[in-house]
Amino acid sequence: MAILPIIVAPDPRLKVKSAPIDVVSKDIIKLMDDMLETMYAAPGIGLAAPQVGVQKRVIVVDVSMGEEEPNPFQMINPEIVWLSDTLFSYEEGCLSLPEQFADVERPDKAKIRYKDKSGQETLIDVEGLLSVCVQHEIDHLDGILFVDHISKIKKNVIMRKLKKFKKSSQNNA
Ligand code: GNR
Ligand code: NI
Repeated sequence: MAILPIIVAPDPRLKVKSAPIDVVSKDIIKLMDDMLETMYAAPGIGLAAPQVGVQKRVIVVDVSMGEEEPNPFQMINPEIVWLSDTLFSYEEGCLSLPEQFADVERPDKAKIRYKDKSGQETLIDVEGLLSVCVQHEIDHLDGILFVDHISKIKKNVIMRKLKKFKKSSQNNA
């Protein structure tokens, strides 16, 4: 297993639409395991392959808290097949937008179809934080960041801060 470097916005690699996976190869399984390790190390509650420079439709998620048993999901080709009309607002962050947060409204509940590591098609119902996180990760696969869901003014403030952050981290490297 390995911890992979996470790409920080603004970066054109975060705006690409990722390609579906047709064969669940050993390389894909290794990628998913490395992504889970990278996510736990960060720490984060989700990670999408494009954040580690791989433009393929793979996400990992674990929203279990503190003392709880870990509950990792590793999803291949995740698809939203249903969204609720009711909305849920949550203060989102992103490992590719370090130290930036904003309230985002999304559908509260969803049904997600995906292929698991063994190649098995799976359908799950998600709600609350798990729903937020899975929708946030699927957005990454389509080149969308949480700042694309907020006002232009708030997005500009965050993007300006990130440009400064990237400059200073280059200078300090
Ligand atoms: O670690 C993360 N926390 C988070 C908090 C609120 C809404 C979404 C997330 S996902 C984020 C990790 C990440 O950037 N995944 O793409
Ligand atoms: Ni993110």
